[in-house]
Amino acid sequence: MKAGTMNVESGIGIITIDSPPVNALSVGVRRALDESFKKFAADESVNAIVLICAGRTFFAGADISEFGKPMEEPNLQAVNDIMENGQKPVIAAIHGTALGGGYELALMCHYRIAVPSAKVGLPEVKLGLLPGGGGTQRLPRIVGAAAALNIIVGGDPVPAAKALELGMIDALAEEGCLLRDAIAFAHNILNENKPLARVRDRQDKVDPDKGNAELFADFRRKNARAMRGFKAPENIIKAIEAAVELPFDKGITREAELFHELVYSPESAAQRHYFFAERETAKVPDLPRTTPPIDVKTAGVIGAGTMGGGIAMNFLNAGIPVTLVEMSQEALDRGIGVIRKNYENTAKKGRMTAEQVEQRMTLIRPALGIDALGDADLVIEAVFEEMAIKKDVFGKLDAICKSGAILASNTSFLDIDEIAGVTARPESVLGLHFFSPANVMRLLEVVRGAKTSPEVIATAMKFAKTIGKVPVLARVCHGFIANRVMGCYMDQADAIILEGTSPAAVDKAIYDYGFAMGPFQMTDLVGLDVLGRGSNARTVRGDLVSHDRLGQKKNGGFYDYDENRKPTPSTIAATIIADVARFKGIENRGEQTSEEIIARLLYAVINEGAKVLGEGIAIRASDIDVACILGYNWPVYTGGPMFWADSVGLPRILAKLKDLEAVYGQAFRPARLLEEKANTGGSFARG
Ligand code: T1G
Repeated sequence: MKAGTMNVESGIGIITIDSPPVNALSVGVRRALDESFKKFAADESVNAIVLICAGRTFFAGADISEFGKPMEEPNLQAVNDIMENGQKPVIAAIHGTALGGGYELALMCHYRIAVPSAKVGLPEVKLGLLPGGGGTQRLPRIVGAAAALNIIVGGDPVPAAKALELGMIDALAEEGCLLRDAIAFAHNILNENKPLARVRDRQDKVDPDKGNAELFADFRRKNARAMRGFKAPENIIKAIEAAVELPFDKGITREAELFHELVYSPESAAQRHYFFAERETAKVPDLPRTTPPIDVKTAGVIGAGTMGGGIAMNFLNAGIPVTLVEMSQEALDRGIGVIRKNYENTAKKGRMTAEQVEQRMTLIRPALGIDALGDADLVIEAVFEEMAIKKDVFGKLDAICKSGAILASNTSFLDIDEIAGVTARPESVLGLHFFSPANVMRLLEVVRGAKTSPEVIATAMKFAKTIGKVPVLARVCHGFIANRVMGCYMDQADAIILEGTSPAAVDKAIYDYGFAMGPFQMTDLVGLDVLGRGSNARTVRGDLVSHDRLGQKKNGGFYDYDENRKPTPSTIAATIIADVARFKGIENRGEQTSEEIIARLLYAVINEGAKVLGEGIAIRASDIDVACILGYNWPVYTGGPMFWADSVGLPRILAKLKDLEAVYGQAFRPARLLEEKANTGGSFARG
C-alpha cells in the first residue's frame, strides 16, 4: 500500500496515509484507504480504527487535478461504505487543514478528534464546486441548515476550537500528541460501549427546518450580491434544502446531480484554473529552487501616506518591525494614526483583539529622516511618483543602508532600472508594487530589474507569502503587468464614450460581464482627482475636474449621486463628453451594443496581455490572469483575461481584433503571439 501504512496498537488499527504535499484524495490514496479499511474490517484483533495522516495536514480534499478527467475507481463513496457502515468505530485524527473531501471523509467516520491548531472546512465553492462527498448532507445534520449555509457557501475553514463548539469535531487532542490521544479516545468509545454514531442518522438538527422555505429565501436575499455570477452557491443552497427535506440517501443523490452540473461547468473550470495559477506565480523557471533567500527580519517604509501606511501594516501583521519614515512629525503622526484607526476598526469587527492592536503598534519605529534605515533588511519607498524624487531617495538609501539590504520601490509604472542606476548596488534594487489599499489587496507585483540578483528575487517571491500576498513577477515596462493591460481597458472606455456610447451603457456591459463595477462608476468612487488628471491633453476627466466634479466625494462625476450615493446618469457629464468629442472632431457612432463594448474593452486587454507575454514581461499567461483578478477584481469565474480568451477561442478574438483595427487603428493591431496561437490552434493555457 504505497500511500500509507497500517499497524495495530492495543487492539486499535491505525491507518496512516502519507501522500505529500497535502494528502489529496488522489486515486492512489483512495485505493490505499479502500484496501486498509477492508483489511481492518476483517481483522479480528482490531476493535476500532484510527485514520490519521502523515506530513503537514489531514486530507486537504479531492485531488483537484483529477477533475475534468474520468474518475478512476474506487471513488469516495466506495470508501465511505466500508467506513461508515462497518461494525468498528472509526475515529478521524485531524491536524493541519481537513478540507473538502478530506473533511467529508472525517464526517463519514463515527468520531473526529483534532489538535487545537487544526482547521476543518468545505471550501469547494472556491473551486466553483460543492462538497460532492456527502458534505452537503452530513454537515447540516451536525450544525443545522443555517450554519451549514454559512460554512459551505462561505467556504472558509473553521478553527478547531470553533469546530468543537459547533460539533464539527468531537474532541481536542493535545498539540503534538494527536495519535496518542486518538487511540485513547478510541479506547474510551470501546470501554463505554458507545453506539456507532453515524452522522447520516442524525435528524435533530435538520427536522426543525422542514418546510422553512424562508430560511433559504432569506439567505439568498442577504447574499445575492456576493453570489452574483457564481454558479456553485445556488447549487449548494439547493443541496442543503435537500438535506432538510429529503431522506439521507435521496439527499445524496440530489447532491450528486447538483455536483455534476458544476464539475463540467466553465465557471468551475475557470476557478480550478485560478487555484493552480495562484500557486504557480511564485515559481520562477530561471531561478534554481536552491537560490538562498535573504532573511527579512526588519523592514523600513519611506512615506506614511495611504500606500506607505498600508504597506507597513503588512509587515506588522507578520510580526516584522517596521521603521516608518516621514519628512515631518505631523505627517508621521497622521500616518501612524491611520494605521491605529485601521486596526481598531478591525478589532471592533471582532477580527482581532485589543492586545493584538497594541502588539502591532509597538512594532512601528517612527522616524524623521532616512538615516534611521541603516540596519533595515528591506526598505520600500512609497514617495511621490516622480523620477527625480525617486532617484534622490535611492541615492540616499545607497549611502546609508547596510550592504545586502534590499532596496525596493513601490512605483506603479516608473523605470526600475533607471532608479537602480543611481545606486552602486543595482543587484539589490527591485520594484515591489502594492495595490491600494495595500494592507488589503493580495496582489504584489515583483518587478525584476535588469541587474536584480537571483537572491533578491527569491527573497521577494518567498516573503510575499509571509505578508499574505500573491507575488507576480514582472520585467520592467511602463505599468508592469496589471496596470499595463488594464490601462487599455480604461483607454477604450474613455474612447468609446466620446463616440456616443453613454458611460452607463459601458458600466452596465462590464457589470453584466461580472465586474463588481464598471470603469466610470469605479472612477467616481475612487475620485477623479485621483484618476482624473495625468494628461495635459484635453480629456473628459480633466473637464469634469475643472467643473469641480470629483466623483462621489464631491458634486458627482460621470454620474450624479443622491444622499444614498445612488448613481444616476448626469446630463452635465453628457454635455462635457459631447463637448470634448466635438473639440477632438470625433465622429458619433451612436450607442454600442454590450457585445461590442465587451469586445472593445476586454479584447484590448487580451491583446495587450499577449504582448506582455510575447515580450517576456510576464513569465506565463496565468500570471496575467492572477494579476487582473487580484489587482482589478476581474471576475474569477471567467479565469481572467487569458484563460477567458482561450474559452472564447483565439481565432474568434483575432478576427474581431482585425475588425476593430480596421475601424479604430493601431490600438487593435493583433499581437504577434496571439496571431501565431490563433493560426496554429494554440492557446494561452497550454503555453
Ligand atoms: N488537489 C491537488 N493539489 C493540491 C490540493 C488538492 N486538493 N491542495 C493543494 N494542492 C497542491 C498545490 O497545488 C501545491 O502544489 C501544493 O499542494 C501545496 O499547496 C469531493 C469536490 C491545503 C490549505 O479546496 O486550500 O474535495 O504548487 O501551496 O499554502 O467534495 O493548498 O507545490 O506544486 O496551497 O500550505 C477541496 C485546496 C478540493 C483545498 C495548503 N479542497 N488546498 O495551503 O500550500 S475539492 C480544497 C488548499 C473536493 C469533494 C470536493 C491549500 C492548503 P505545488 P499550497 P499551503
